[in-house]
Amino acid sequence: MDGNSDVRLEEIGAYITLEQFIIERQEELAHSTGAFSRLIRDLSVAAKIVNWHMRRAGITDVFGDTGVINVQGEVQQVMDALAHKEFVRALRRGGECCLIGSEEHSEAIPIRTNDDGEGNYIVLLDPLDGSSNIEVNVSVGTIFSIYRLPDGWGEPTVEAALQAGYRQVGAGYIVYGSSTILVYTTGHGVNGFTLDPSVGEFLLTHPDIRIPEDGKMYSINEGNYNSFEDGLRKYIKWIQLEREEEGLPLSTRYIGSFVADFHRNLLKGGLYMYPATRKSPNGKLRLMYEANPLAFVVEQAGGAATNGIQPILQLEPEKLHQRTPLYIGSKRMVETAHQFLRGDRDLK
Ligand code: P6P
Repeated sequence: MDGNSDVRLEEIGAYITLEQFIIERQEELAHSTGAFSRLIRDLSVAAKIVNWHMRRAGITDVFGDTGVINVQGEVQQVMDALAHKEFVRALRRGGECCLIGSEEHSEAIPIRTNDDGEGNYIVLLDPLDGSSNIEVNVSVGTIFSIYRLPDGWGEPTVEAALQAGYRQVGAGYIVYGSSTILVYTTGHGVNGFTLDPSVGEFLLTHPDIRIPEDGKMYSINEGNYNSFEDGLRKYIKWIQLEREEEGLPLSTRYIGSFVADFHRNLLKGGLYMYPATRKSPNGKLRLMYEANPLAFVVEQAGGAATNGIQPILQLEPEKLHQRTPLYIGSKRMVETAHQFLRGDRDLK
């Protein structure tokens, strides 16, 4: 073996893999029978397959749309459908999941009936968020949220999935970017794993992620400025003031891909906002498979996530695809935004 590959294997050997990490942490999970560990492994298998397709986008024809209008009223991209199919296949094959809710499917998908199969986990998915960016090589991502089927529940139905975010037993995301990273939490901190394609393993590269208390970057589509509520318009004007002593102005970083904006803000500090607008009166992001999972992650990392009034994780859901306004990121930035939204603060 040449010197380089020796160093390579030494490098890889310095990291622990996602599988090793899961096994080491297994006892942290209530009811840990290994089923949850296998569920995370199943999700990581689907992530590797989607990553394989992403790395060939442009070579193989996965650009463009399928011509289908999804339940959101958006044109489904080819990669949306493909990512949905791969995650459903991996979860069905893994046998730990009893019900899937997906942005790409109007109804919840039962994976087992009550009298066959063992799966007791519900997985809610945005299989590929920001997929319209694929053709221009902007990072996109998968978001997942995990609940347990409530004890004593009969047939796994969509009603079993409509649990408030604080009841999640796991949540995370994958960013298919300059590298592919899987970040997740089970309520015991947040850890990130980078895919090493040469060995096909997710390696622990970001242990115990903590989001900075404050940040210098904000993410929002200011094209909707005129339809923002008054307090938010004031907050944005405050952010842009030239007040060096207060660390102003902040910088805008908005790439049109929530998972990528969220991941940057998680590591560097920042605030992502998608408020109610004229076009999206209830906000654009979906509560069950975008806001809730990343709210779980950000709170576990020391940040905050609200709908502008109350914590996302406390919201009682009514529908699988319901939307919510979202303010998510560094705790101090969320608090400052709230002061302006409540009218407690002005530009002075
Ligand atoms: P707009 C992608 O469609 C998405 O759901 C998020 O990933 C992204 O942050 C947002 O919508 C972009 O929406 O209205 O600013 O183009």
